Amino acid sequence: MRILSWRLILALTIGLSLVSLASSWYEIRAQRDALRRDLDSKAEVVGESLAGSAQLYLATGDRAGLEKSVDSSGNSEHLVGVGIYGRDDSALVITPGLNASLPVLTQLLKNAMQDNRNISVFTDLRFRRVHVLAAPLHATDKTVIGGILVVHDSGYIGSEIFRIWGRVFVRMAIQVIVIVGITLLIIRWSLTGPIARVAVWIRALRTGQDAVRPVATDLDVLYSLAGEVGPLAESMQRARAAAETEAGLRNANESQWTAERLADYVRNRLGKSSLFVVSNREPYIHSRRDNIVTVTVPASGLVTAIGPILCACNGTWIAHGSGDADAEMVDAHDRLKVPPEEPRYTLRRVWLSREQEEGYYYGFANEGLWPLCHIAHTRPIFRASDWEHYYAVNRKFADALIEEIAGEENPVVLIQDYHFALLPRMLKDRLPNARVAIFWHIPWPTPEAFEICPWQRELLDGLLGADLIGFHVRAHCNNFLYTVDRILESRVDWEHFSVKRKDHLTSVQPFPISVELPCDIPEARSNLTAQEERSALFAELGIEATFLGIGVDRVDYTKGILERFQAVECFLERYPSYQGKFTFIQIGAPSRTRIKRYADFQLEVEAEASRINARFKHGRWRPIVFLNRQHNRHELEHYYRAAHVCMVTSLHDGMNLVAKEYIAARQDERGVLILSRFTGAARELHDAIIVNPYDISATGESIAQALKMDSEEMVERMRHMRRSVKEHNIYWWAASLIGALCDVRLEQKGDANSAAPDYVSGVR
Ligand code: ADQ
Repeated sequence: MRILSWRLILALTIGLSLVSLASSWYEIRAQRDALRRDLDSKAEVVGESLAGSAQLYLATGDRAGLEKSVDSSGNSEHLVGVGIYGRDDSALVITPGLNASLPVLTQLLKNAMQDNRNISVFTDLRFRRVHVLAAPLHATDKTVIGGILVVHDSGYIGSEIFRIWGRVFVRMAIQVIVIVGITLLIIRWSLTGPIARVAVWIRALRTGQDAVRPVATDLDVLYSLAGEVGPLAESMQRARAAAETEAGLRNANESQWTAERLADYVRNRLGKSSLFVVSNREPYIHSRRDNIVTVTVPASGLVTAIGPILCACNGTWIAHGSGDADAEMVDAHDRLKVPPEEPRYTLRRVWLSREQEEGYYYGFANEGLWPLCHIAHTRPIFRASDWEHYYAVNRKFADALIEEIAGEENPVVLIQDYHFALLPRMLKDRLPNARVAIFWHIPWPTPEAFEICPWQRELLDGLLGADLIGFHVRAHCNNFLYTVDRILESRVDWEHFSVKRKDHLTSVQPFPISVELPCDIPEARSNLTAQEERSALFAELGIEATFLGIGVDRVDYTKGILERFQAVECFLERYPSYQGKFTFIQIGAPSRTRIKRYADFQLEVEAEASRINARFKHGRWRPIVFLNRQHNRHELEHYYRAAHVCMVTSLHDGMNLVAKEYIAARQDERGVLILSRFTGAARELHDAIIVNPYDISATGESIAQALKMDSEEMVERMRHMRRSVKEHNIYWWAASLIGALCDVRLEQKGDANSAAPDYVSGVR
């Protein structure tokens, strides 16, 4: 950097000096010419004023008058002398300062008289710079009768020019110093400073220390470079962590699923087939804020699990383009390559109108199917117009899929969730060679409950177009098979868990979804103890407490948030010694608030928290803190690590990932999970305290049990649960699902190309 600074100083000094000298040179030359012209005209004036009396003298011989005029001209500034000469060059009157016999002067005078014109020159006269004006004198008939010499000292012009140059050099020096100084400061602020900060950051990343990325203002011009370094360092860290995990697993003789192992497995299983994933929610959302397009990754286990698979096999993910800047980022075919920092697979966006989104997503899927499948005592709403939108959107996604799949011989298609119940049939009818699976992320109700849906047959028939249907737990598979058995004409095989309908076989299997265990990476370990994390959180929220309970949910009526608050109230009532000590923090992301039931529920949750707080709060202690916003993963982990107890009290839940995220975050093997028996997770996590969330008093009692649990028991329970989540993590889930789909044997169907049933015309 020093060499750069010196080079810069030298280049700036030379450059600025040359520019300054060139412009000053022109300026000064103009000034010198002006001074010379000035002197020239001054000499002309003196010459002309003397010429009259000299001509008179030559005509009349009035010498006294001539001498007087010559004497009076001697007052002129810088005048060296004046001489009046006869026709024969003889000096008639000469002022004392002028040596009349100087050859230069006599020659000039001769030339002037001979040529009958004024001659004006600057010359050296005895080491003195002078200006000489030689002019002829005329008789009345215009004949030349003599001459006149006017000599001025022009040395002052040189001195003036010298003074001006002096000022120019001083100005130039100041300019160079100021500009070089400012440039060096800018370099320091915008280049050397940021480079030093980036170097410290990169070194910390490289050596695996706690590295905080410098803020944008600290990085200045290097900001965009840092944007590239971040992902590079992250992928380096991931590769290192994966290698360490692999080595650790080899040493421990364990076979844990990792992103790398999953990618490799799926590549082998798929062979030449391409993978297509369909979901309502897209993995990358582009939004415009303050005229800048930003990309966000929605917090979802799906992106964590499916992302690496698609990266590994260069697949395609088809999803609803919901971001307000999404359309700006796609090509002419509505495609873009993602992940943005290292594009590896294609995201195909499907556009929905406002009405379609209202009808298909908010209406049929979330006001109809969601409450239909969850036993939470909210009545499903089925509108014929919503069904039409649901059908049309499924058709739209089918068209997009067919477009993407064009030319593929044996595509593999993985459809996500209850938004696309009709899609498997629509697809399979047009592409019998495709292997199609749909994973249903929410529970499947009993046949009696499902039967209230006016389009029950169409939904079942749509789903049975798939080769494989996945649920979280066996009980949901059973409910589905009972429902099919009761409603549709088909053959259910209870031994192999499959359904045969119209010569098409659909396998129905459980695949319990899970989470990553990111905290297994040594770099991801927190330096703080749970106690320190808690103190930091309480301080941040401005409350005083000792014990911490947490809940993390979308604010949804199926999650049992009200019952949870009431259990906290019941616990504080029964164990007053915990008043002032136990605080329950509910992190609740607003969800589907365009639906009235959700907007109302949001208000109910706020009111219930306020009611309980008003009853117990004192000083800086609160029994319940309701943080009603989306938190990022890092923030959530902070809460997970700090909490004595995590409460998952869903009234009904397909799986519930929060329960598993809490376990994944507890590397210290501490903390207690209170888990509703109505979650899919309760079927795996037997070491949680299992509760019936409708039993408020028993759930309140479970908080006391959790807080009083002895350390040994707590560690043992957590250790068991961590082992289970580690073994059956999100990568295991994805591998099982794709493995099962690749195992599907495609039958040769006689009637495979029969037309799709027209559900819309069958609206009831
Ligand atoms: P959800 O009903 O959304 O999922 P859940 O499984 O608990 O329920 O997943 C919620 C996710 O959102 C978790 O990853 C959680 O961390 C995150 N989250 C919740 N509140 C948040 C907040 N305030 N800020 C940030 N993140 C928040 C559906 C089914 C579930 C099933 C999943 C996956 O209803 O039963 O487990 O799909 O299949």
